Amino acid sequence: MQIATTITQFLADEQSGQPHGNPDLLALLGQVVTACKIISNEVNKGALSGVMGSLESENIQGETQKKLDVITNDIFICTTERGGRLAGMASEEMDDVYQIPDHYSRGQYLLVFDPLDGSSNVDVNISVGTIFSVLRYEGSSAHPSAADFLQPGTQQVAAGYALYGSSTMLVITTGRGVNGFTLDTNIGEFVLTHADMAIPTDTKEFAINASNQRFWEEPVLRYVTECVAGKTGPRGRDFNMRWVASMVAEVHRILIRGGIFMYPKDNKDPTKAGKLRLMYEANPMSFIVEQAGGLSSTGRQRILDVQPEGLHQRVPVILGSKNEVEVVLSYHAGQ
Ligand code: AHM
Ligand code: MG
Repeated sequence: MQIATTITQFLADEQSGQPHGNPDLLALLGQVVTACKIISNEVNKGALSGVMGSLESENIQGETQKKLDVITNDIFICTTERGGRLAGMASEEMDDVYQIPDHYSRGQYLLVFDPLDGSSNVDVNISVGTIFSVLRYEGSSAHPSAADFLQPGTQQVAAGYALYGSSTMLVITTGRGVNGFTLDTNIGEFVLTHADMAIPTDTKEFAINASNQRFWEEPVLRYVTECVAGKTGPRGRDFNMRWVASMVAEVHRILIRGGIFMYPKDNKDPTKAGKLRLMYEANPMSFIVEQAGGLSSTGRQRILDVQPEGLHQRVPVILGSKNEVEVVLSYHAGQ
């Protein structure tokens, strides 16, 4: 009889196969998986739950919060804070570090997350996702500070995302490749459906918010102009374009069939280095993309090498199929 491999079993096998297999990491990831299941359930209720729409509040980045941004943030906290494996948490939706309440035991990991990425899509029933990243806590204080979280992406011990799409999927890496699991709602488990995910090296599909074109820098403008020129242009082939406005959905598409995704540096708001957040979005996604054989860069630096300077820091992001990202990087280098 063929029994499906659940994510719990898969991660347990993965950890036990390692010389330093880590039961604490395994337990923490189990709690994260549970949080994603609960969020999936909430998101799937849609308008029936009565929590569509925005709040009066803004997050620290001045963005209007959706009701579900706040609800899913609470779900993530409540599901993981009592598990005894965390020293602290940081989220796109919270101004400061979240301290584990004193009545719970603490652990050696830091959890960083965007509970509902692409939440502008919630009201129109388009895919959204959760992004998470796990770092080691190296400090000794019972109350980690923001500085404890400011580790480059190369230090991540695990990262992943849940995609709440036509099915719910969870894609994860602990630095040993990338594996994808689909939520089987009949048994309430994520089941291995996409083993050893690998991003095709070449692509004819790009994703960028073209309404920002007038703000782009020259290398990105050149790249997109050449793609749009198609067969008769310098690239000699036709390209296709996609923009979901949910990074999780874009990265997932790229993992499945290749592509390049760009939220580049632009001069729309000179105080911001890009739109996407290094800690909550760019680092975890870059870890996954690199583990699947793709590349991820700011245009001028490997994202995983960026030394974070603030919890809510933004970075330009150019990621996806290796050969196509290299074209964009060569245009930056030639500037
Ligand atoms: P969010 O975390 O507030 O949802 O913002 C991040 C999202 C990404 O998922 C997506 O790539 C981007 O913002 C879309 O931006 P735009 O509104 O410019 O299309
Ligand atoms: Mg986000």
